[in-house]
Amino acid sequence: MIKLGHLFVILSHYFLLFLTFLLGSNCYDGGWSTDESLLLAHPGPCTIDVRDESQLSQKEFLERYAYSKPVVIKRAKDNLVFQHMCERSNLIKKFGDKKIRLSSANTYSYTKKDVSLLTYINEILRPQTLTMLGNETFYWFGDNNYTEWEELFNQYKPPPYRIPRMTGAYSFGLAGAGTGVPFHFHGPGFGEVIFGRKRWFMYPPEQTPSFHPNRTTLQWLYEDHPELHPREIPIECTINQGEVIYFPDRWWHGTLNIDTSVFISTFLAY
Ligand SMILES: O=C(O)CCC(=O)C(=O)O
Repeated sequence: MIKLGHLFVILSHYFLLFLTFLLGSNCYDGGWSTDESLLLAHPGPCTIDVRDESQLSQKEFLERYAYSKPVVIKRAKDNLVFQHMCERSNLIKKFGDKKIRLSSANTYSYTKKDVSLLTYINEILRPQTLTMLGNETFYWFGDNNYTEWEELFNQYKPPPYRIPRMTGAYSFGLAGAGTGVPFHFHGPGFGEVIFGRKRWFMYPPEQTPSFHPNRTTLQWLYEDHPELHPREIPIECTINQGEVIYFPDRWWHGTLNIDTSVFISTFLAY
């Protein structure tokens, strides 16, 4: 027999699907909206290939992108349950008391701070100002204990692309409008936006960008980007919710959250 609680979850899921269908998933902010007047970052041009998940096969992903260049993938809407769990009220209700580890938002993320998720949401998560430095900004991204966050991660459906012999590990994040991670690189992976929008800037491994590791991506965008020689301008794209970007091995990338954003990366490693 179906319990009343289960029936409620099923009905609210279908209601959510219906709402998303009516509004289009981009209108639905999950309670994470930011006052427009506080938004200092805006979307830019998209100079990265954009493909639809239904039109990009595993074979083409491997041949064209996996080892050579980034791609933005518009996903099928199959993370609605995960997205529902990431709504502000649901994250607070389920995980508000959990301790999370924040990292300073500078290139090498040296400083860590442990707080409860509720403290982060109520007291630390806020729109970035232009004067705040990256090493003074605390950002929740990664350092997730898999056992503690299993209930959430179990609902996430990662992008359906594989690189032979590599497996994926998740890093979950929540960050304020205008925050971001300055340029850095590591192995390949995917970054998906669940709520909000995120602007990604990228350079190939052989083109080291010029940046100060403690200055924020926002400061770089306002002060350095306009001065770049056309040859130094990175490729970029703004990822909307339900979209994912693939970054190949050792590609430099810097991120900038346009809105308060909820996001998850899948890092691939041997
Ligand atoms: O999503 C972000 O802001 C940071 C993501 C990132 O830098 C990464 O996945 O390596």
